[in-house]
Amino acid sequence: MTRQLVVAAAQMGPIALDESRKEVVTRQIDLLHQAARLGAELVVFPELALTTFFPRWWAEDLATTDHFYETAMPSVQTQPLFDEAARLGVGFALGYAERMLDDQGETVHRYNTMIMVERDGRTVGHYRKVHVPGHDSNEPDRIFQHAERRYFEPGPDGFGVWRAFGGVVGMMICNDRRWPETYRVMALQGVELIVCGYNTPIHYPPDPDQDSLAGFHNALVMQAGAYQNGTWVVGVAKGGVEEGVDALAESCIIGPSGRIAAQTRTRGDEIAVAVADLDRNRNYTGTLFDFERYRMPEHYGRITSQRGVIPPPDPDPEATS
Ligand code: CDT
Repeated sequence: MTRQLVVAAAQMGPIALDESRKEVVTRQIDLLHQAARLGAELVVFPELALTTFFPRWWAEDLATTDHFYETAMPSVQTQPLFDEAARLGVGFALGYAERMLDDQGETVHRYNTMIMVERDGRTVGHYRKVHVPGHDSNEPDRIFQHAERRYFEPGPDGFGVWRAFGGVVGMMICNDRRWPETYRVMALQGVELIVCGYNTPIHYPPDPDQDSLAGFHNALVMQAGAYQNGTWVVGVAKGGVEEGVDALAESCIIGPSGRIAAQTRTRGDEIAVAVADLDRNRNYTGTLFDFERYRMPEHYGRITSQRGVIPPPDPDPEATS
């Protein structure tokens, strides 16, 4: 029996600051219908797919940004998306800003979160972004902020995987895709398909030389992650010019060979669809990347025992003179 899953990248174009949740959810339901007509069983939406990418603005008082976050999922405004997906028998993954409340209604945590929902409407799991990029203080000299580290704590649960959609699936969010550890920790749990939503400004203020490489780096990290771990990867953008900031589109579905199976052509709302044959992963995980046979964890201790770089000591100038 083959395990073929039809998966769709539901790329979104810009979401304006004044666009309501209702308008956004209407766009998402339209994408869901397009994907369903193409036979999709799992539809993947971007990171922070319900609002504009608000970390581009500095807020002195975080409470003034509470309206960007969801305190329940589904919420009243997103319920129609959940209902329509269940009616169509299509599963989905959706990124959103999550604000956790205590019993008194006080905010206790803010996370950059993705929820995955099965075809029957059952929630598979939540993933909270681990690698939170950017800065946590105001940097007014930038033409736009990337203050994710002010708006979100790193997710506390790490990289879990779930049995769903006939296989083992995982989630990652945007900057997570640039770190090989993200994929490997999931691959060590048998992941077969990883979904990822992203918002990637093309201009990178700390090093504008990287701007022309934004698309190359996006494909490079996800294709390498797929190949080196023998997994499918579905990378989905919120692209186009949003509130004056140009964001990368180039959503793609990548097979365990590392090759792109499908990709979007525009920078707006668009579906790209591919048949992910989960049994094809064994061609890689059972051969060149047979972890049990070939990995050498006894030499990987630094990966978890240290965070930054520790170069070898400088040679003693006295000794070499
Ligand atoms: N959303 C997100 O994680 N974006 C980052 C932008 C670069 S870091 C300022 C990314 O890795 O694409």
